Amino acid sequence: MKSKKFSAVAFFVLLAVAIPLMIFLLRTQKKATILEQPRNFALIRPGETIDEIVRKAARVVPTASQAAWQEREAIAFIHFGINTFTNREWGEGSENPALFNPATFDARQWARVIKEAGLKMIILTAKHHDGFCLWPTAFTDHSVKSSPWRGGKGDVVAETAAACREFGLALGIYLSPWDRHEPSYGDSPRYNEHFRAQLRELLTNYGRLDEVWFDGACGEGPSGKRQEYDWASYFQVVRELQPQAVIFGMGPDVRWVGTESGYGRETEWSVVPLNLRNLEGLAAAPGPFPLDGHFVPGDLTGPDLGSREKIAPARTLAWYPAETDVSIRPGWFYHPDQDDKVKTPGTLVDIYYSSAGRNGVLLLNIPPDTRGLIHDNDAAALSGMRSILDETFRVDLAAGSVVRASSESRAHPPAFIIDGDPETYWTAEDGVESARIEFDFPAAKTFDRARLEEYFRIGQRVEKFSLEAWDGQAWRVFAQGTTIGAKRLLRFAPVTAARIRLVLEQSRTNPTLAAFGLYQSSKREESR
Ligand code: FUL
Repeated sequence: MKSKKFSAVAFFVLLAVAIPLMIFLLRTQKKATILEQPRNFALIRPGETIDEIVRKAARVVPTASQAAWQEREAIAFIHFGINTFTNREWGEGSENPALFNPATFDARQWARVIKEAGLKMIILTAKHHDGFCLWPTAFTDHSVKSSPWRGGKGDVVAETAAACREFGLALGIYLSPWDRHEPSYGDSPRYNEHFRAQLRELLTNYGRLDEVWFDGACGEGPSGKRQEYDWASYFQVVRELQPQAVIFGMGPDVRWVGTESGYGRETEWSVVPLNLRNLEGLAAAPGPFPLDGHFVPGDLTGPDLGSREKIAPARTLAWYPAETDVSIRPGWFYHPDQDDKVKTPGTLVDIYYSSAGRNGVLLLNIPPDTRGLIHDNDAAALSGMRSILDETFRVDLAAGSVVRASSESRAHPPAFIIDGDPETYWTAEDGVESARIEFDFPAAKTFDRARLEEYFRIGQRVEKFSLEAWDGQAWRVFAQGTTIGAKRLLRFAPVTAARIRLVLEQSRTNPTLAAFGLYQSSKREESR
């Protein structure tokens, strides 16, 4: 009897201790998962060590839109407008809209040429600095509706959007903040209102948009008009109407690589320090677009943005990947005297390796002519580029090899690297920051190109790697690199081997690899 009573008491005492303990544990676990939820930014506390900062950087991830944008890898820019007809790069804003009259305008031709080139999106200059609008906006008469084209009933944005839909291309919009025509420009609140109104029109009337391009250029000079752009309010319009779109340039989703050459950095980090304001607010209520209200456009054009040295003193890190823009011609707009200055297929291929192949997205400008068509020379160069790339990347010589890794996490074996599925990936065990992955081929193969892809959706990690071939006696290095990111393409002198290995020398946390390929380049690549 006594022992029964004792066990009942013990049982209740146990419950009294266990229940609060369980609640406490559950709560802390929930808190921990909230804190550890992967985000596209990280805050650094004073006193954090470089190791802690590096690990934090490795855990910063892209948003779903940033990841989708990155996967497009190469996209098209279309500079078309009043400048096409005045043969200028920057219009004054006083041009007569009657000049805009593309006789055989055909956005379907643009989309066809761009699709066949393998580019995945068109970003159209709906309004360049001269203020002339390619759509019949309700907020100014300085637009296609005052032109003779299609009797003033035309809409370039609508026809481009329809062509993109038909050809399976995404669509983006360039809307120049700097406006040399609009009288309210310089009267900051009024112009901000005007700009938001135009943005609303574009983001409401033309279906889905995947990128909004905010150019930072302004040529007003010290005695010109001064306009304070209300960036945060522009971002709000985009988030409200097209939440899947990334905001480029003056926005927080995609950064300008820093040159207009088409050549990105050899070492390109998607996670970089960002100068943000009101950090307390950011820590408290991140929301779905955490950086919007805190973002301050800044200069991110230096040679090194994301190395350990650069992130060590940072207070905030953000996923802010590079877009690498370049024109197929010397100018952004069409000029007849540049018809013979179109980049050759070989140069375009070189640019592709140096942009999309360096963890950036290539934004290649193709300016339609006064007929409203992509010129034959540009179309020929694009199709030349495509056929060289197809010829090079058609046969992956690493497919079918036997893959072994010096370390692997149970759910992510090395076979996932060559399964052709970008969603599966290999990763080393937790805590392992360098690893070797060996590829054995059934017979010797000759190759001079390599493709590496990290599983960047969970962060960018690899800092240094090399590729080595077994020559029968020793491993010989034939290529080396630093960052990989979404895609790293390497070119090297031809190697013949039956065994090669990838040595991941240094990584910010356990490295991942989603894809690896080896190729033999098309002979036509040399025709630069
Ligand atoms: C620059 C502009 O000033 C050029 O005209 C062009 O649009 C280029 C892509 O961006 O900032």
